[in-house]
Amino acid sequence: HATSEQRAPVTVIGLGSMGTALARAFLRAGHPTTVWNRTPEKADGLVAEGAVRAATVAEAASAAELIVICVLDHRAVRAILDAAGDALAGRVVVNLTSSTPEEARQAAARAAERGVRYLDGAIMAVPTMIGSERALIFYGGPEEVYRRLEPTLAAVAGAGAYLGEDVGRPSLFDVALLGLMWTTWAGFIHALALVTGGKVEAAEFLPHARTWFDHVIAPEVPRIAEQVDRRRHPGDGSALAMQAAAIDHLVEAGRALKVDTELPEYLQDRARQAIERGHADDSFASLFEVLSAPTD
Ligand code: FVH
Repeated sequence: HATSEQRAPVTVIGLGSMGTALARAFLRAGHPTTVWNRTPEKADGLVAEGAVRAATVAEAASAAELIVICVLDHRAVRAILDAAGDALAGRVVVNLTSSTPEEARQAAARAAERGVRYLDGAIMAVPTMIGSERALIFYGGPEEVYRRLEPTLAAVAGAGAYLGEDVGRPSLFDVALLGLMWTTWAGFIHALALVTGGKVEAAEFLPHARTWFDHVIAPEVPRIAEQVDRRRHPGDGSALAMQAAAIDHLVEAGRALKVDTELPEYLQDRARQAIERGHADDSFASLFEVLSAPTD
């Protein structure tokens, strides 16, 4: 490792599970690291590892050009930016707190009012992954700022992905990927409710689910993306009308097994809407036309 004085000093504000992991990774990569947390005691472990505990946000801000903020939510970020006052002027804030695209833009505007350059980031990793090649963080904001900080930010996430000048993009990708994750898990859990309702162990169903993921579900994803970009969803032998009939079976089987049927009923309703809009012979991807432009 390069010695500490060769590595850029970093300030980390927010020492929850994630903030602590970030500060630890900077320390271990040889960056002189200053930390601040609303509850000071949370810095004890990091101080023992060589971090400097700042008494105030302003003191923490003045210790480095790069200030990484990772706290619970946008409200906390606003409180910290206000507490910092002018101490952030001329420095760079990289905000890794989860937020909405709109909140990210508000934080960037607030920072700009104070002469602070701002990158927004979305951490697509859990604390234990921080500092490894597997940790992915999306960044958005001025490219020259990002490129200059890239080597330092590599200390916390080997896979940094710059999404462009729009500071709202990292959280847009974050919520979209989280939505994909939660709905996929929910679909699998619903499938398990059905099979266990039919007295089948999840473990027995699992290999068939894995095969179905690998051979049918996953390979369709690039085709759906291409159809969405072309705004054309040819049915190719799996027309939506045929699939809508099969969705009815999913609902009826669920009712017979007395499991929750709101998820399949949602699919039934959106497929019906797409068919009403003329997509009966189109693919399942034509649901995009309903989800991206719902009727009031
Ligand atoms: N942990 C995870 O797996 C996920 C992975 C993806 C990204 N998220 C986001 O990271 C942000 C921080 O999450 P966290 O897990 O570190 O959260 P906590 O452990 O609950 O720590 C919360 C910290 O926020 C501080 N805080 C809360 N409110 C305020 C405030 N008004 N002013 C100043 N600081 C505040 C809190 O301070 P304290 O309670 O210790 O005094 C903690 O430092 C989050 O956006 C995740 O969505 C993590």
